[in-house]
Amino acid sequence: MKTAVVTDSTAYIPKELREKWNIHMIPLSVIFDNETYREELDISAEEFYEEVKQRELPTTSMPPIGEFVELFEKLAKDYDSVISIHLSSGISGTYQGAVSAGEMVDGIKVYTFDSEVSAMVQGFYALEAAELAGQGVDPEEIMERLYQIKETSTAYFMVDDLSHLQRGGRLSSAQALIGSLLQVKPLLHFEDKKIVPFEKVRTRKKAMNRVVELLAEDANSGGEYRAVVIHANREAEALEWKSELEAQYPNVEFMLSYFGPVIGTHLGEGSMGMGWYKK
Ligand code: MYR
Repeated sequence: MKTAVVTDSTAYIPKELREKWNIHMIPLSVIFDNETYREELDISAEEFYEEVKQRELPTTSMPPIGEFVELFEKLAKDYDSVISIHLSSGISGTYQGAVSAGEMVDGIKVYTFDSEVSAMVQGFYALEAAELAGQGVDPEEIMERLYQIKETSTAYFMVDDLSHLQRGGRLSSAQALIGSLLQVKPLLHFEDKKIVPFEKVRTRKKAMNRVVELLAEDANSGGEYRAVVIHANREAEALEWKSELEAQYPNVEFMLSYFGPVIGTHLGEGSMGMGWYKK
């Protein structure tokens, strides 16, 4: 039983890691002045953060369904099944696109997985699925493991300027609440697949400390964890945070990742996040 693993570009799994684990990637796009750029393929994160300094923030779009169909049909030549893992269906039509494409394609069984999150926290699912697929584990069993990870998986993030999320319509809160949040640095998270404020926090430092408290609650309850610090063009700050945490939590394996063009459009430069799950 050969199983392929697909994820979308918003998992921001570096190309080398995707090649190592044989993970197929389908890109989402950013659109600047009617011109579409597929992230990673046509625009890198570095180019994007340079570009937005000079231009209006772009909009984003999900991959065309035809690209999913094409990829699944290609995979059908070598694989019996595919597990397609995507960013939360509450913030993008990508997952639904994969589901629809799966229904159109013959000769391969398509399993779709809604990560209910995005960025490398979504990437964790793809990496885990790819490792199991490489060992020849049955796709149903891989899906079970993904649902098991979901039980302990969590992510928090903060933005410098909430107006990007508000403008893109990806903040699920009453208008009045958003108004009051614009004055602070709220800590955000996903609830029922959507982005909602987790707590009102006044400063970035306080928000970061609160995330560490939340990590500590889990990490200190025992077991081995895998975590990721994610930044939007703030690599030095993220690396420093990661090193501090590595020294404090030996039972947590930390990775560093970034918010690329599509997620960066909605969060804005300077955003920072952390996610983890119990291994
Ligand atoms: C689309 O156009 O379909 C893509 C929309 C992407 C919305 C992204 C909203 C921010 C997600 C933050 C994820 C943080 C994970 C730690």
